[in-house]
Order: sequence, then C-alpha cells, then structure tokens
Amino acid sequence: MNRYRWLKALPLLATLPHAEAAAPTVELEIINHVFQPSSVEIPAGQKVRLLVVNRDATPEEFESYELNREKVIAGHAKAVIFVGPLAPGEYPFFGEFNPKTAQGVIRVTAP
Ligand SMILES: [Cu+2]
Repeated sequence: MNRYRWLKALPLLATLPHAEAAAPTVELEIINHVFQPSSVEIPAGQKVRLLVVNRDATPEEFESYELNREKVIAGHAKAVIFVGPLAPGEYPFFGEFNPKTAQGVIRVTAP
C-alpha cells in the first residue's frame, strides 16, 4: 500500500484497544460448577467485557453458540471475553465441561 493509505489506516488501528478498555465489565464467578450469577443483564448496542473468575480447582470452558464464543478458563484462573454490541434478546451460555450444572443467560435489554 502507498504511504497515504497507510497513514489513513493508523487512526483506526489506534482506536481498537481503547474501545475495549472503555467497555463496562460484568463479573461472573464459577463456584462448584455453577455460574454465579447465572443471569446477567447488559445494555443493547454496547460492547461489554465479561470477566469470568473460576473459583474451582478444575478448568471450565465458557461456551455460547448464540454469542459465538468459547474460552477455556483454567482452575483458579480468570478470563476476559468481549461480547457485543448485541441486539436485545436472550443469549444462553454454559460450561462445556459441566453442562448439567453450569448454565446461564445474558439478557440484553434496549436502552
Ligand atoms: Cu467448546
């Protein structure tokens, strides 16, 4: 690409990490293979940072078909999963390693 195009692309690259840093955080814990809380509400049209804290000694995988996300969280570790901006609705998620108990939903509400 020529020099002019490269300069035009720079401001876009610079804004990406900032947008993620500004996203509000919602915290979820995994305790005894259960998500707590199991239901969280977030606003529509807004990027949100899910902080998932695994209090168990065993790993868990946060998985959601509706959110198109999956991430393994080691025992006694935490992970950040960015979601959104989303349309209003319900977006179920589950722990793939303990799907009978680890169930939850993100409720996205219109502002
Ligand atoms: Cu999976």
